[in-house]
Amino acid sequence: MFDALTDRLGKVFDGLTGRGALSEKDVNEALREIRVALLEADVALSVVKKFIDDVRPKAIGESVIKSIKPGQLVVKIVHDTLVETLGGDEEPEALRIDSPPAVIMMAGLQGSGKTTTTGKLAKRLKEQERKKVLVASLDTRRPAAMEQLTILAGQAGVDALPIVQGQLAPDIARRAMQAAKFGGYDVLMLDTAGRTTLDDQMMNEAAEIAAIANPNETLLVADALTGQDAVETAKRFHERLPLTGLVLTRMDGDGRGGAALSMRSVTGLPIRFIGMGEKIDGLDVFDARRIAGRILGQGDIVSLVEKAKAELDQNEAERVARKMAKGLFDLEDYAGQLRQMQRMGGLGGLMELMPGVKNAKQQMAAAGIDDKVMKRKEAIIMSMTPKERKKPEVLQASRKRRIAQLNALKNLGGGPGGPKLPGLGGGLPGLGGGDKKK
Ligand SMILES: Nc1nc2c(ncn2[C@@H]2O[C@H](COP(=O)(O)OP(=O)(O)O)[C@@H](O)[C@H]2O)c(=O)[nH]1
Ligand SMILES: [Mg+2]
Repeated sequence: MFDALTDRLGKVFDGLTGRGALSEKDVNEALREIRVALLEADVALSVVKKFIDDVRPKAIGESVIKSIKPGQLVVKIVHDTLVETLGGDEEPEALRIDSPPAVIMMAGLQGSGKTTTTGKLAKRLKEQERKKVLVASLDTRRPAAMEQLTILAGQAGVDALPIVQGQLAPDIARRAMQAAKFGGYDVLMLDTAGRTTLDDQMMNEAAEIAAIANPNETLLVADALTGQDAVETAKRFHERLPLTGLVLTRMDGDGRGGAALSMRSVTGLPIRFIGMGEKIDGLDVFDARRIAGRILGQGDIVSLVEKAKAELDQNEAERVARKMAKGLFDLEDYAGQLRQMQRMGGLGGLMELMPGVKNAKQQMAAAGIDDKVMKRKEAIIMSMTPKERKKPEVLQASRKRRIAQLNALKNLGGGPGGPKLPGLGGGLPGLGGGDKKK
């Protein structure tokens, strides 16, 4: 998977490395080639468009770090955008299966890998999460399907619901729920029937089962080798079923990778697992960073740039810390810190880097603290002369008033209702509301 795409992107980057500063023309040219590469990999058009639109401003606006070649920066930007497109950098969320018996429903077209994945996931839940798992086949259409699941359950070391010939899928679902409840199971996995193409009858049956079982997780299993068809299928299923996530199978095959890259963006659903082979152990937790790494094959450059950036930030932080210790931290440094925060994605971006701060973020939004506050503070500082920035006490009262007017200083200094940034103080150092330094 991804080989052709990896090759093509590699050629684009080869064309960029080694040159001096990147011009807008260089970037646009590279983006044109990346666009073609993505389209050839069968990535959905809407996703390609968004991808290019995301990369362009970052690549053109990027300030160049001395130790890094511009082409290498573009690799890093493309890498980060790939990670975003695939679902982001965060730890994959755990399945919501805490309230026993939790129900996981598997849906998808026939042959997509539902039954195989049911067995793989059952094994994983048993071995890695110590869950007591019951699997049940609701596939009444294919005679061998139920036996197939029973065999897989044996391999996984979990129980399978006994087969009752002639029972209809909704009734099997009810029986499975009873068995899971009274058998003290943590998780019940429902493997459903599929058709080779989408049809109303199949959708109705799946929706009926979902209504009966009220699943905690409804996973759509899609074959990554079918490219855009897989994406279209996922969209259609999502319209009818309360899907909570995706499993992409046959990621071990040599498809062009378009489905993997488009899925998340088109459906908005997280990819939870990828199927890597026919064996019962061939299931990996989906990791956007790892897949992005596989697509780009430029891991060395990505970590090089990350290191260089971290070092730059580290040096700057140490410099500022030394100045602070000596009591020499001036407005110039303060503006630099504000800029750095904005580079890191602003307050919102910084907050996102910290786990468990969604609430704090909402509270800050409610209190009207946002990046505008930082931008405004920076603008105020930049409207002073360098000398004033170094020594704010030289500011004359009249000049202070002018800066205040120019920049609506009323928002600073922690006046009534004015926002206060934790750790940054309400106002600017040396610029306290009064004219005490006259
Ligand atoms: N190479 C590969 N084959 C897979 C994978 N997942 C399933 N298969 C194979 O795909 C075929 C259909 O799978 P099955 O689970 O019966 O599909 P279902 O009709 O959706 O239940 C079987 O031969 C599986 O061994 C995978 O991740 N990689
Ligand atoms: Mg099946």
